[in-house]
Amino acid sequence: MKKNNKALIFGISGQDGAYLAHLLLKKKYRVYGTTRSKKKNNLKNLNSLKINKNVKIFNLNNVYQRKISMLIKQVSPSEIYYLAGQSSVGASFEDPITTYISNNLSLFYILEGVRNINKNIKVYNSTSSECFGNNKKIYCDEETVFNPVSPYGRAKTFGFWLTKYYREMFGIKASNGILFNHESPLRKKNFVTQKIVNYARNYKRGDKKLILGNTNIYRDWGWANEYVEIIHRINFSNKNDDYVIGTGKCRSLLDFVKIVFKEKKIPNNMLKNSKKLERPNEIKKIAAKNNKLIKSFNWKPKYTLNDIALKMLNKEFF
Ligand code: GDR
Repeated sequence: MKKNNKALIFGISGQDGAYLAHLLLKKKYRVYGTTRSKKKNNLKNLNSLKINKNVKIFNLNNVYQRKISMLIKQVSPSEIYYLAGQSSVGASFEDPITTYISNNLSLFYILEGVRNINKNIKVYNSTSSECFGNNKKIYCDEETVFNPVSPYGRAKTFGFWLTKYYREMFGIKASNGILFNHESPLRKKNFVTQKIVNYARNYKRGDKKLILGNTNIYRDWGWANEYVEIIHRINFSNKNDDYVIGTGKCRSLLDFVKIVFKEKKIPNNMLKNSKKLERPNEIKKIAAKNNKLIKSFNWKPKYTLNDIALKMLNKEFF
């Protein structure tokens, strides 16, 4: 690894941004990142991983093209990672416009900036399994047709095609990771795994029930820190392409609840489902067919749903 590698992470304060920054610092990168607000609360993931003083952070709440170009020129990174944007699928039904803009506008400016400033800068974009939507297939790969059912999925689909277009049309070294659900103690509490874990960690007899939406959905659940490792390998390599990132295992949300409840000795009848928390539209069952990733990078995710639940309960970051 070269000594002077510099990474610019858009969305450094999120779960994946913080883990990626931690990994790159370990690899002796100089790490720069953007966030919407430098307020203490917004940087708490970086604080949790004890790296807040080791990264240089830029405020980016008002995005325009010149600002992004200036940033790319100022930092002059070898790699750019685009992990920013409104990432809650549920919230995207309430605010589709913010979801669309926050996931795509900066990405567009970055790709255009790299095209004009230095085509050797590698660009990675995180997109989502939400792009697949309900397409009758459970196991999805890079060839599976996109049929998004949420505004978030539609926004991420745009970013996917944009990134691919810049690679194919302009020769930018750009890659897409199509990420399935990936969890950790850095998850915000509005995401379902953290909501369940928070309930269980604070549970006392006599408490009210845990209220969830549909627990009969099936997802491919991974461990976030493992995902940023492969994200870095993709972007660092010369195999710039599109890759599905997931474990290949499909488990229900109810399975996750049961693991957590069993560990904390919470009776199963403390779970209540409410139609009010169900989404207007929802993927029922989906998982990754990750052959391309395995073949290209010999990648084997280690952690199971059980491990993830226990690590989140114990607040083990790594
Ligand atoms: P998701 O994550 O929408 O898959 O997006 P989330 O944790 O919000 O939901 C997972 C599944 O659980 C169901 N669910 C609930 N979800 C929440 N948040 N709260 C509840 O009370 C609840 N009850 C049931 C949801 O309907 C859903 O099916 C995550 C994000 O990280 C995205 O950014 C990423 O792209 C995708 O994963 C892959």
